Parts: sequence; C-alpha cells; structure tokens
Amino acid sequence: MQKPSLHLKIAAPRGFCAGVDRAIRIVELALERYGPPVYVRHEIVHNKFVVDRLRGMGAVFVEELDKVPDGVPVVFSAHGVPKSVPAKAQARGLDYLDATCPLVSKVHRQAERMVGKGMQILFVGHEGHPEVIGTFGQVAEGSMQLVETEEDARTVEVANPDNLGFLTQTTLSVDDTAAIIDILKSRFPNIQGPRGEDICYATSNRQAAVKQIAQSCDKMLVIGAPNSSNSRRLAEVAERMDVPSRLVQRASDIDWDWLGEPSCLGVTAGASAPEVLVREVIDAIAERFEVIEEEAEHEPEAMVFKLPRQLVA
Ligand code: 0CM
Ligand code: SF4
Repeated sequence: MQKPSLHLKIAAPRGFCAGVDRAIRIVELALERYGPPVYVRHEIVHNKFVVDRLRGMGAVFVEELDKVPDGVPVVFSAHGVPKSVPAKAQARGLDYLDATCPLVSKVHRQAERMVGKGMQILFVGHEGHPEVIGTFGQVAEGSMQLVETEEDARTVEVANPDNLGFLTQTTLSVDDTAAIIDILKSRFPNIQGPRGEDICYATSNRQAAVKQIAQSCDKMLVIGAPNSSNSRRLAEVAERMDVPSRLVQRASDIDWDWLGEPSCLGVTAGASAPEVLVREVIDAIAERFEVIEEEAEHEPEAMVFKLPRQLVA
C-alpha cells in the first residue's frame, strides 16, 4: 500500500542551547574527574533521556541536598538554586559544581543589585518552577513578588511605585511577557528593569522559528518534556497560531490518531531535547508517510559558555 505523502518542516534553531550543553558537560566532566557517583540536585536539564543517560554513567539525581551523602561531589542544575543551597553545601564541606546557566545567574545578580538599592521586585514567571524558586532565593523574603498573568500585573500592589523593578524568568513566552510588562509599565511608569526582558536568546529564537514554520503547517510536534518550560512555550506558540500542537518526549509518545494525515507537519525541539530524539521522531513519521523533509534556514547560534574553573584546570 502506498504511504500518504507528508511535507515535514523542521524548525531551526531547535534543541540544545549553550546553557544545556554546558550543564550536561559539567556532569560528564565531574564523573571523569571524581569518578561515580556524582550527585546532581534536580534534573540537570528537564529531559528524561538526558537524565537517564547520565544516570547510566554514574550520576545520581536527588531533589534536595540532604539526600547527598557526605564526601561526594554534587552538581546544581541549569535552572539555578536558592543561595541557601551552596551555603549548606559549603557548611557540610561538600565539593559542589554550579551548572546554573550563566543567563539565569545574570538575573540572580540583577535581583541582588535591585534589592541592594532598596527596590521591590516584581518577578514575571511561573510559580513552582525551579528557576523561579532559585531566583526568589537570591534575595530576602518579601522583597520579590510573583506576577504570573496579565491579571496579576493589573492588580499587584506595591509599596513604592518609584522604587520598583521587574525581572523575568528566562524561558517564558515572548508575547505573553511583553503584554505583562506593558501593563506594569503603564501602571508604574518609573519601574526599572532590563531593556526588554530576561528571556534568553535560545527561548526567543526557538519561538521565532516555530512562528516561521507554523504559518504553513497543519499540525506541530514539539519534542520536549512536560516539565520543560521553554518546550511547553513552543507548543503554545503554534497553538496560538491555530496550529494544533503536541509535546512529545520521544517517538513512542506520538498519538497517531491525533496526528491523522496532515499535508504539512512542523517539528521542533525544546532547548533541553537532544537531536537524537528529533531524528527518532522523524524516522517514526517516515515509516508511515512518504516524507518530504525541509529544514528552515537560520543563522547559527554562536553562544558558548565557559566551564567552571575547577573542571578545566
Ligand atoms: O527552564 P526550563 O523548564 O525550560 O528548563 P529546561 O531544562 O527544559 O531547559 C533548559 C534550561 C534552563 C534554565
Ligand atoms: Fe540558559 Fe536559555 Fe538554555 Fe535555559 S534555555 S539553559 S536560560 S540558554
């Protein structure tokens, strides 16, 4: 029987960003340097495939530092940690390596600076996300308030509108965040903050890449984990353009009934999803369809972050 034909548009850029590359490399190098086990606090990046591979090499993943035995090295995940975490590690004499993405650390420093000037901070982000917990943990309790939605931005109360700042999570929706910041700026004209927001280059580039292909696609598959904020935002971007979209971790997650027989399917991957899973998904699609593959053109992303000094010395 002849397979139905399918135009497959593959977004670019997609997949691993510089912060994810660096975080994974830190665990690999720590395993080489110290030998297993190397403990990792929280999933190093939000991807089961990445975590399982490192676990196979001797990494042990835990959610809290008190699960790390004395005398073994521990790595903090790419999403960042509250200040209390390295402080506790130091107090216990643990060897720790910080894999926090430098773009998240930059927001941490901005938060400290603002609070140092006595400012109150409105932080745009998603409650409960580890990056948000980590950033709140940089400053004294009560100096930062969470703004999740436009409604929050319209109703948040501040002590002094003339000594107010805003910061954002790095992996938010570019469009939603712009709308929230517009509201904050119109309510509090003297609010201070980054030039645009703190959304990172990888998040905004991947969202733009989805927009570019979604206009000509009937459906979209996003490879990424359900707890990956940046990956979920990619599916949302396509949905907002009326392109039904699903987040899948790998090929076995594809709901073929839902997919049906689109004439054009878009595929992309979140910043924590390895390219090997993109290939796996494309291969699974090619078993059922006569695929015409087309990869979007894009400028290569040149961002590279330095490794911690302990690992390169
Ligand atoms: O923050 P998010 O949930 O998108 O994390 P991730 O591990 O999926 O992606 C990389 C990062 C960061 C910070
Ligand atoms: Fe860093 Fe952005 Fe990648 Fe997160 S998604 S690790 S903030 S570059």
